[in-house]
Amino acid sequence: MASALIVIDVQNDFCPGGALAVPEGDLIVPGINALMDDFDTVVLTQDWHPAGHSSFASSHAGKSPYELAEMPYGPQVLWPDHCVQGSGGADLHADLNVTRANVIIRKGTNPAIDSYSAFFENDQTTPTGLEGYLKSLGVTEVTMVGLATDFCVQFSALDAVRLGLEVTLREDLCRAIALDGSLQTAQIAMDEAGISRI
Ligand code: VGL
Ligand code: ZN
Repeated sequence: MASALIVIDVQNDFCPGGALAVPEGDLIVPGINALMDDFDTVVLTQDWHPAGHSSFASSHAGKSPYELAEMPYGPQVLWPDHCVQGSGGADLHADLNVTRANVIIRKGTNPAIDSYSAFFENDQTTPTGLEGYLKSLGVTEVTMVGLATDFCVQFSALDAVRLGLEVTLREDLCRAIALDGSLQTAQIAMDEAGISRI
């Protein structure tokens, strides 16, 4: 039974000083690097938006960051411009051990659809290819870490369960954005889905 470590969006823009900074986002890096030694397969994800992406508040006249917008696929939180393809903010944290990565999945590249999950875009149907990658390796168990607990980590974990994977969340190696109780809501949803939070 093969297992994989999935490291979500440990990028400069999600760390202190970044455009969408997650408090203490940088503090999880040494622990993630150490945990890589326990896995044969390490997957990194990278939020990777084109300039002018539809998840940016700046793309919606009269809207401010953290307001909601109605998208064809449902309500979407609008964010400050972040993780623009090729920018320093989109780079993985300089201390993250990228040499141990078997694959780096980039997501959020479609200008019209955001992608929190490492598996599917926010329309919940367009795949990133990660499911096929893991299944072709016989992976049945995944451990998730990274940023942010209440957005990309949560959506990735819930999709992984839906795809039949056994999911463990290392909460000590995650940090949250925490908008209006979003972390508590995420924890409840993950508990109900059968995700082990440790
Ligand atoms: C994320 C908001 C927007 C995340 C990505 O990585 O959790 N959050 N884009
Ligand atoms: Zn994003």
